[in-house]
Amino acid sequence: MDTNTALRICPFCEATCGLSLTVHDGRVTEVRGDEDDVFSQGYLCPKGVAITELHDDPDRLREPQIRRGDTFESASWEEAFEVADETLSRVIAQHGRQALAFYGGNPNTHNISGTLYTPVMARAAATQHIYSASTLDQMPKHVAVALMYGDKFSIPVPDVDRCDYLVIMGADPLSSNGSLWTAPDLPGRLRALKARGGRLVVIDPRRSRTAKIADRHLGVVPGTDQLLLLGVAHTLFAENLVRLRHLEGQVQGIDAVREAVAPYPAERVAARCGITADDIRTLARELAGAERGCLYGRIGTTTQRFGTLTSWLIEVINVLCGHLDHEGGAMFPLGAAGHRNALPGVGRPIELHRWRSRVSGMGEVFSELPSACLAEEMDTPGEGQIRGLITVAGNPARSAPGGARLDQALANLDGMVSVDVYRNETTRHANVILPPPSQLQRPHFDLAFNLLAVRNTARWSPAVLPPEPGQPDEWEIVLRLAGILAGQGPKADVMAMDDFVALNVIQREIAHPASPLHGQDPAELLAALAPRRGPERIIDFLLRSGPYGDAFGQREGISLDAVQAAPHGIDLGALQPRLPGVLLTASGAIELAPAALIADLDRLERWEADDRPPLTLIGRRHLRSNNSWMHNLPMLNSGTNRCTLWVHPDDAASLGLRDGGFAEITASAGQVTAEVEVTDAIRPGVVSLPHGWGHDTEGVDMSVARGRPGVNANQLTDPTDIDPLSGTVALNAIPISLSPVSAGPL
Ligand SMILES: Nc1nc2c(c(=O)[nH]1)N[C@H]1C(S)=C(S)[C@@H](COP(=O)(O)OP(=O)(O)OC[C@H]3O[C@@H](n4cnc5c(=O)[nH]c(N)nc54)[C@H](O)[C@@H]3O)O[C@H]1N2
Ligand SMILES: Nc1nc2c(c(=O)[nH]1)N[C@H]1C(S)=C(S)[C@@H](COP(=O)(O)OP(=O)(O)OC[C@H]3O[C@@H](n4cnc5c(=O)[nH]c(N)nc54)[C@H](O)[C@@H]3O)O[C@H]1N2
Ligand code: SF4
Ligand SMILES: [Mo]
Repeated sequence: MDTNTALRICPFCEATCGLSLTVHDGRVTEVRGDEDDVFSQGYLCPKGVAITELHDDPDRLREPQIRRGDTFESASWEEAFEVADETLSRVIAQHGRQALAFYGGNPNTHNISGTLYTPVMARAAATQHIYSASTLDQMPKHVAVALMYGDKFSIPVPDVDRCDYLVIMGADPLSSNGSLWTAPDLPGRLRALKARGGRLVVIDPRRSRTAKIADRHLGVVPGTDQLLLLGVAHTLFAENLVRLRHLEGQVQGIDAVREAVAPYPAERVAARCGITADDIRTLARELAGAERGCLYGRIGTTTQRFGTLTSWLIEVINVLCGHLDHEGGAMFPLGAAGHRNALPGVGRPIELHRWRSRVSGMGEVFSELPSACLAEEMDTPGEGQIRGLITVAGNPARSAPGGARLDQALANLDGMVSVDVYRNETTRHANVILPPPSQLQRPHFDLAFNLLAVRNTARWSPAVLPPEPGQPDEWEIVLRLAGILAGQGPKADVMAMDDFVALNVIQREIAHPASPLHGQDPAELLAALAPRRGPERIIDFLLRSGPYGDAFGQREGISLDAVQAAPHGIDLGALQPRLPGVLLTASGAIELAPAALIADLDRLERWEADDRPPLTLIGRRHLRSNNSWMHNLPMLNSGTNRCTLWVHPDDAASLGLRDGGFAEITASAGQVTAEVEVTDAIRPGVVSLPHGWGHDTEGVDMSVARGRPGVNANQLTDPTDIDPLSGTVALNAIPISLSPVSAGPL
């Protein structure tokens, strides 16, 4: 019997915990937290443990699947790439490249292929129809920080371990484990904050798990956070609480902000937000008075019709209180690899809406179009109509608004290719599904989340188990697709393309005048990275040229060799102040009052005059769930129904709803019937339904999920209801009506 221990960073959420796996005869038999991990120190949650169930899941695809009519058949990789070539080439030949669309889902950010190679493939498609989960998620944050600090990845994170006054708005890290805020064991870190005398305030229409441990919970009306924050900013000016501290001299636009917030005293916004003027002012005073304070906002503040305004105001308030770039405040991480703001310089001016979507004229954002317009771009005839789609690690049929219309539009496509581990609500429409190896069968490095982490670290996980015979890695699959899209056919030379990708990365680095490698010979650098290939080679280059790197022997520093020699990771220290070097704005200063945001206040004023809907819908997350795709694991999907509609007892009484009964939920976009859970943990006038459910669809090959299907919350979200600046859809604060029904959806 052969038993050993293997280490693997968990890829399922942004917390990036180190797992310690017992491998017995080629099977993982036990999962624990790696106590020696330099970052997570033994923490893990139930999803991490489920990494084995995912690997062993009989429904997880291990071979390519080709659709023949309504059924799928396993196929060889060669055959599968031929079908992919035939499918994509046919769409391009018949309708042109602008008829092809790409959608990239959330797990791309959680693996090195998705971060380094999927974008290469998307570019090879040479279409303007590029979509991703970002416009269902964090795009408002990218837009706000890019306008203010010059780069979309210059996202400050709460320095939670040194903070003594933390305000969490529209996030529930005790359920989600944190987002745009990488910190393993946030529950423990928040409890430690309180134990050292710090205070935690949660602003959420629900008494979330995080709200339960907070010192104060403000149950805001959904979709009104921007007003609440305007009231806070107004108080800061009105009561002379603005104190820039170390930021003095580094901020432009304070007067413009003062003027912009002047019409919003706490009294004006209080009723609409459902928070008293006194509470708003207290919040402002406490934030301003805190030595180490921070305001943080997440999905409840971004997936909103004023998502970018809200994200901007969060940054503004942190600046006005002197909390930005301050120990214990909102600090800029410095990732070990690939952090674009690591080198000083002047970024490109941020241009939004360089082109517009064909049907509704929604604006482009960072080369993407809003996922909200996917359905209409597919089902509206005319020049540029989407006829073919490539999805990588995405389930837009459940994660994007549009519900039944989007499902139908996917069914009507001329051709579709998916890179995915399951045949689910989206990939069931594909002509061919190309499955990557399981998480245990490939190496891992957190390129994206190191840019958002509360401590700078570098950790590498080798593959725990060997791939299936003949199984290409995910980066090889997407490069094969890139070859097809570039017209090289299904047998393009992947290794030559990989050289090309690596050379591109090298060339971008050496072109930067501040790079330690500036002016060096790219071919020599490429040769110096041999014999590594694929993501490993690029990560070695990014580490060595990065802020802690050895610059190929020019200085003391790290390389991938060094990181691999430290199986529990290398700790690169606590966050350090990074201003002014971190700024890539044209002025070299913090741009506190970007014109696009000041202009958006007009839209807010118009909206404020509208009637307030009597009943609105919000989402929520559960610790044992992960968007739409881990519901097939018995370890996570068991016990009571989790896809319930939370209703306040007062609303239940007035609407005739009872706990365990069913309610029909009607919104402008559609209708679903869900089980009612009566609870006083939600504001009256607000109901909550989680997203990512609705697995009882024909053609979905996920037997456990199908048995406990839930309903699709995105039947109710309205694709026309977006934050125009960021193209992000309002997934919260959806006006709805409710009525009791006698039977459930089954
Ligand atoms: N109503 C409502 N809608 C929401 C949200 C909400 O709060 N409310 N949240 C939004 C947010 S924040 C997000 S991020 C999106 C997520 O939107 P998506 O990314 O579109 O959806 P996921 O459910 O994460 O689906 C991930 C897909 O990737 C596949 N997959 C998993 N691992 C891998 C892998 O390693 N490689 C490949 N190739 N495939 C893999 C899974 O099988 C699944 O098909 O949903 C959004 N939708
Ligand atoms: N267990 C688990 N972890 C996850 C995920 C998962 O599905 N399950 N998904 C991952 C992904 S893709 C992401 S993006 C992150 C998200 O991470 P978080 O942002 O922490 O997500 P949630 O737990 O949904 O918390 C959002 C909170 O916003 C509240 N809210 C809704 N509308 C409003 C509003 O208008 N104003 C305010 N102030 N609050 C509002 C909701 O009640 C909810 O408590 O989580 C990640 N981690
Ligand atoms: S908290 Fe996130 S990273 Fe940690 S074990 Fe759970 S899912 Fe994995
Ligand atoms: Mo997300």
